[in-house]
Amino acid sequence: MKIKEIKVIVCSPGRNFVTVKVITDEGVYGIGDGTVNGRELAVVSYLKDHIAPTLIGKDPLRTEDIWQYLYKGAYWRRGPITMAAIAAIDMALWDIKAKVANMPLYQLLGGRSRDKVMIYKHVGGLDISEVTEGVIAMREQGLDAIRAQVSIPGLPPIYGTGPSTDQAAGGMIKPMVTEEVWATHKYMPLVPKLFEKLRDAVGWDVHLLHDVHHRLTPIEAARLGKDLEPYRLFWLEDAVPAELQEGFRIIRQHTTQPLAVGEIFNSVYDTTTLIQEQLIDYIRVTAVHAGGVTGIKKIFDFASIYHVKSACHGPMDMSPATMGANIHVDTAINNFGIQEFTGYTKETYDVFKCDWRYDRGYLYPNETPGHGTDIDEDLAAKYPYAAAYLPVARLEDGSMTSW
Ligand code: CS2
Ligand code: MG
Repeated sequence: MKIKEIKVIVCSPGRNFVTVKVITDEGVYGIGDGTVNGRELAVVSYLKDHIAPTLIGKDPLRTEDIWQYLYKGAYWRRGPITMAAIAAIDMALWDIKAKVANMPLYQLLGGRSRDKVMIYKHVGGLDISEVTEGVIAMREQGLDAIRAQVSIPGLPPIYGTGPSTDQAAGGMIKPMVTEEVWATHKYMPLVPKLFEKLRDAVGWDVHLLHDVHHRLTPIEAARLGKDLEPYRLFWLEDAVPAELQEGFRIIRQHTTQPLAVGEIFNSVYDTTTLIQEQLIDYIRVTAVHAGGVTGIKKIFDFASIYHVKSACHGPMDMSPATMGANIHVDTAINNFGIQEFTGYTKETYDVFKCDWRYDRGYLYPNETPGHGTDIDEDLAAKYPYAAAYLPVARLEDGSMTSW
């Protein structure tokens, strides 16, 4: 079997997606996701202009060798664009391999380790009472894990709060960069009040999560972690930007608050100090950003040695192809933690046919061969790419900070 053609499909059913379709000379094909939110066309060019031509004629079943060929062969290794392009090809090749084996993908990754994949969804609001109502409603929909975020009084909504970040409505991404405002000193006292109220409202047998979105210093994160200990959060996510992995040592010294990080990581080297020193409890790498099925499986297996669990990133800015790949890895590995899942717009579900399914707080892999996601190319063509940007954030004095 040989790779005969590689298509790169860009579409925008509610938001932009980059999809690779690898077609073999025997007619079997696989798809993969290469979406990097706000930088999509960089991946398109990397795929179309640079790596697709080098793969024609290769054996699609040689997933490890092709991954190494693209990783080592880039010379300029790693980075979000390179690793998303490798991820897209890798997901498509694993899709092909599973179809050739006539098995759902999880069977090729060790078989089933669990019957269902626990997910968490987002609740955001402009004030604590609105968030509380949303969490109660989510609980009634059967969710066992819910992420809660609240706006900061006196500041316009910023990531993770209210409609401004509802990607389904296109709220988060805009045709040009928008600027939002952040103030740590207004945020810090608010979050413990939110979770005190939520615990009163929904009790203790539901997992509550919170995403700081890279906005604190280590000592601020240590203070927030301590302040939240009474409310027993499942995790505090992205408390600190993690380029300086050892910064998490400061947080760890001060609090037993479980920590999650890694959605923006793209290789195992972004994680080695964090995992080996057990500075975190959940690693958030996801198929599209960290080198595909091959990439995240390597990272989760490494993490399993150090008591660190998986927690694949999974909002709607990665396509259902990534979600399909994630679900199969989630189903097979032993050290699964949780899967983020916000669902998708109707248009997205129309374009991407998904055999995997969601039901009341849990995802279930397909039993059909492959990772369970396909793309309707004709329908995709009806949703052309439209440039879209994530916001940036500034402090109240105007200086740049993490959005
Ligand atoms: C967020 C993401 O879901 C999360 O944990 O951090 O929604 C993030 O803001 C987006 O993926 C950025 O494109
Ligand atoms: Mg996050």
